[in-house]
Amino acid sequence: MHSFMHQNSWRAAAVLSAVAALSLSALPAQAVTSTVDLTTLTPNDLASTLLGAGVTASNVTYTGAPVASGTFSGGAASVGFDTGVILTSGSAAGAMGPNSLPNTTTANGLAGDADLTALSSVPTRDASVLEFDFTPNADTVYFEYVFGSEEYLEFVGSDFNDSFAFFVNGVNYATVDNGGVLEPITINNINPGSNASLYVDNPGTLNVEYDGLTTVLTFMAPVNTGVPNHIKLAIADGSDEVLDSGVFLKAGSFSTTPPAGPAKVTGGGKVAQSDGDVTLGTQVIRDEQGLRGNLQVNDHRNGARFHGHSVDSFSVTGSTATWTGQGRLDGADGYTFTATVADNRQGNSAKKGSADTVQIVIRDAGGAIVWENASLDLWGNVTVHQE
Ligand SMILES: [Ca+2]
Ligand SMILES: [Ca+2]
Ligand SMILES: [Ca+2]
Ligand SMILES: [Ca+2]
Repeated sequence: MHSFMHQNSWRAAAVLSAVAALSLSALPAQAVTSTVDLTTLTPNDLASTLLGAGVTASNVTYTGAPVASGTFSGGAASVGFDTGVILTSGSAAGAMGPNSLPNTTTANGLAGDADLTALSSVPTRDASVLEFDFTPNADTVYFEYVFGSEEYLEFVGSDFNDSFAFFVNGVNYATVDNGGVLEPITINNINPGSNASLYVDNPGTLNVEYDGLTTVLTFMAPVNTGVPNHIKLAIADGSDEVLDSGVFLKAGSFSTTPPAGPAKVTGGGKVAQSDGDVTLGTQVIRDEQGLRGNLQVNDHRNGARFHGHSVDSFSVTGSTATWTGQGRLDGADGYTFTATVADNRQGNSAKKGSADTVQIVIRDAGGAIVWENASLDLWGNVTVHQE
């Protein structure tokens, strides 16, 4: 009882300080996560953002506050994918980074959701619910998502157990394996003490407001091929209506095609140009923690140096990989790059076959090409690996 009272007084103070901070919210637009909510968009816009190959949708409805849900962009380095749909128990805009408060709150004064109340075992408030019918061309659907919350870490293990669920034909398939039992994904089921490998803490390191997030999770559900099925995507606050939670759904990922598995590119060497050498090295990784990597290019003809420090997209087809990202040219920010490598030799020791090739194109903020290599053959080795 003592601890419950303590938490309630803490939460009351939290809400007051959150309101006070909102009046100071004329911060520069430095967040990488921008949002457009349902005061501008329609529920159909959200469904069409989510849809990928093999699925069509109809009868789209939304129940909840228009400010609570919408689309987002710029999430690659924080959420783990760049664009998609966001549903929250507060406001979509409140998810934008940086992480400036421990307790960002939008109290919408709305009801909860009976299905979420049943799953989370606490009363729910401020529910946001997107529902639609969809017709798949195969018997399984997938999408990728990330859950984040301001309830982290202060209210892990409490009744303020914000929750979400994705019901397909009435069954929630957004679950986590807790000792052989499938349970809904909540604050209390994914945190540093429970399914810790799926939890990412945000002590200000990620450019998103939520204090903690899950890794990129894959949703998978059995469906009836070729006929309408129903999906209900729902999120709500637990017990009271403060401290926002949100769920990010990757654009185009609602599909009958499973998401790409782990992949990696490593290696480097020398690319001889007609008038001098370029050396380069790279590592690109896609795994359960998302996309990351780096790219170093040294142009020995003129001393130019490029450091690619982020990975925004990455695709692998056979032994060829292409990725894009952002970086610094001679120490100056604001550049993007596209890199394509072909891993023609299987390992450094195999001298037969054609050389590996590397093509790197660097663009300035206006999109103009400022650097690219003309000769592609690599004196060295790159390895492209996909599971
Ligand atoms: Ca709320
Ligand atoms: Ca926060
Ligand atoms: Ca917090
Ligand atoms: Ca909450």
